[in-house]
Amino acid sequence: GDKDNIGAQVDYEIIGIEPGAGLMKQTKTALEDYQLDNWQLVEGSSAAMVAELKKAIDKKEPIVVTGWSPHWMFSAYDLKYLDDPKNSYGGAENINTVVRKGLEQDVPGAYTILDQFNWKTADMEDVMVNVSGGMSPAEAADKWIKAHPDEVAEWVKGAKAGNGESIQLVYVAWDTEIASTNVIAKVLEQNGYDVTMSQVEVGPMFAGVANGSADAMVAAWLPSTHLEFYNKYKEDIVDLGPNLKGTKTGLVVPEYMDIDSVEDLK
Ligand code: PBE
Repeated sequence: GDKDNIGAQVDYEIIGIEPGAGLMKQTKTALEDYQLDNWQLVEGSSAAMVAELKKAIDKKEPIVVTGWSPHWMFSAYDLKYLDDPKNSYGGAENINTVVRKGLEQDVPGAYTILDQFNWKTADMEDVMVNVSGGMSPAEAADKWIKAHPDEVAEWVKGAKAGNGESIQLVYVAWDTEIASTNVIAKVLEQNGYDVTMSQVEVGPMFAGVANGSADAMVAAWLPSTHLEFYNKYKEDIVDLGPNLKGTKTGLVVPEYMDIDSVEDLK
């Protein structure tokens, strides 16, 4: 059946994303853990991965991609995660907010807002679905903020309003982080801060907050996806804890494929 020749059907290729992503490292671990010796992890980008996925689904062809949640692709297509009995992907985790040392003293109001920022998977997906549908991230963020005044009020509660102080946010161009960074940027702006968003790679994102050239990021996937970066910089950053709980990473296939586990790729 399908299970026996799935590798041959997809040329023993797993469609990956940006080389620096934690998900790529986890997938390399998975290839070893499950002894998928003849398989290759294809480097590319998050956008290219989604394009490949769409192409395969349009033709109802098999495909194996690296995926994560929250992501709009789960509302756009019928997809499933492959079970990961060896736990190469580390299970469910959180996205943490991380700020530079000294931000609390230097810009207490912005610090408070960043500290109080937290939302749910459905919120983030709301923004992501609009962006994937063609809305600009800024517009999608604005729309979500207008529709969720109570949630936003909790984030800004007790925060000293800014007076044009500048705040540098760093992020990677993953759909999740485009959504969260645009939302928190807008909320900070609405409270008197002058926000710049810089798109960087994952290593420089952590390094920037650690060396103080950036003020904050809302994109640390922990405890597993970004553990390597976290450990490298943990002495020089301030971890404000989860802004979203219950993320997931793993190998994702269309529902119509007759496999259920990473083990079925062997
Ligand atoms: N991701 C999305 C990132 C974290 C956010 C899962 C692609 C990563 O793999 O590093």
